[in-house]
Amino acid sequence: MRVLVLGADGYLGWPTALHLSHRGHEVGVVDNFVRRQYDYELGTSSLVPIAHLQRRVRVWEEISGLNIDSFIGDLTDAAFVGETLRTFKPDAIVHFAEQRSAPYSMIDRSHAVYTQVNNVVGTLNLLYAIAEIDPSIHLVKLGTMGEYGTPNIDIEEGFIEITHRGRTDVLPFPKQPGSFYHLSKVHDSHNIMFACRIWGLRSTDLNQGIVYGQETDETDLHPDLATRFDYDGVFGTVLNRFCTQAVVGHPLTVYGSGGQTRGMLDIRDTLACVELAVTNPAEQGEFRVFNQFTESFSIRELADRVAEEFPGKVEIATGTPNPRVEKEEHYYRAAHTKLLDLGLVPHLLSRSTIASILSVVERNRDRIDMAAIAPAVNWRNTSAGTPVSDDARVGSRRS
Ligand code: NAD
Ligand code: USQ
Repeated sequence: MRVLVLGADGYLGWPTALHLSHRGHEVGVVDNFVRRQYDYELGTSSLVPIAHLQRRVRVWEEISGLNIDSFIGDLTDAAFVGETLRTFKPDAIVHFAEQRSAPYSMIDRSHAVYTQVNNVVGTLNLLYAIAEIDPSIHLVKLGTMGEYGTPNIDIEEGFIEITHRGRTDVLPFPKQPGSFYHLSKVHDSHNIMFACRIWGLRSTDLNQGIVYGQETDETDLHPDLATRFDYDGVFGTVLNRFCTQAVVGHPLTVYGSGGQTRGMLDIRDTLACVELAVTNPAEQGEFRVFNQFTESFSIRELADRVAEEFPGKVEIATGTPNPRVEKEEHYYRAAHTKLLDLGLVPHLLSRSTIASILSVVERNRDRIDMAAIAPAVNWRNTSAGTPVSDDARVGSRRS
């Protein structure tokens, strides 16, 4: 199939593009490099050095003999989106290209506005372009398990049957997201569902849990094919952060009591799930939702697992003041059978997985900036902030 991967310079987009190419699909990649610009803004960088997209694509072609087409531009630029779709003519689009950090979206008003405009407008431009150019294109959109929040009932895969005053209907599962970032994903889901209903588009919303790990079969082939690995207090996700903290002897930053429970998955399963969604497309007019995670863990359990696996001494700082506003003890049970039904064979969190993340960190420990580890953003901050102009986010506008 012809698959266009949006956000293909990022943590998940790049290894997904390689995987799909390796599996015989014709792949095109899109990015505006704004993720690299957030690093400049925050004074952080990926723990693992990453080559420029042009170099990555060249190295892949040299190693595999497979071509990847690159399109550099911003999804909030409707003309660029239309031009790219007309040129590449995809059968499917995998959409990773959003601002994805909850803390980044909570820095201040300016970052909340940026996150929602970037994510919601980019997706709307895409929906209009698909509707106008080729409504048969299957949109595989990365959403998040955090759209649901932590309700005191079982979470279903997208929809729930409700009987109310004697009448029954199947309705979207209630959403209680925990940041302006997570809210942007809810807005996207509503917009995509609406476009499928009114224009007959077809889409799969992948409500993905927290991803861990850095190595995949394809990225391991050459250092310049490596994907990024974030450990800082804004973009680092919890297990990748805990492994980094263990290596440098920093107490593991368990926010609050650590009873927060989340769905999680190995980076290799992200690739497999996306491929399953692409090769088993939604019907024309269908909006379907898959919960994309393989296991759930509390934050305390994750800290214990890292401490068990790390050969040295690890201090677990349970009770680190929680910078977020979230339930620290709650019920959590979420359905996740649809991808398993399509054939997903998960890589469950094992001692060897944790050991392999620890070894990625060990190999790059000289690059760790201790000052970047502390949680940097407080959910209670209501300041307007200094607007970060679009021009300052180099690459966020097409020249
Ligand atoms: P990332 O920030 O590493 O990658 C996103 C990429 O999209 C970046 O390269 C960025 O430059 C690009 N981008 C952003 N806005 C763009 C725009 N307007 N135009 C063009 N390119 C743009 O993020 P990631 O961790 O790879 O996550 C990818 C997707 O998966 C996101 O949508 C995220 O919400 C979702 N997701 C990630 C995780 C996780 O644990 N990393 C978990 C669940 C869902
Ligand atoms: N946490 C800690 N200590 C830390 C870091 C995080 O206790 O040092 C806690 C947080 O308070 C939270 C949980 O761990 O309760 C998860 O935090 P996270 O930063 O690992 O993940 P999150 O902010 O939820 O966001 C990440 C990705 C996002 C994706 C989401 C999936 O950045 O793109 O959408 O995971 S989900 O969590 O299912 O919504």
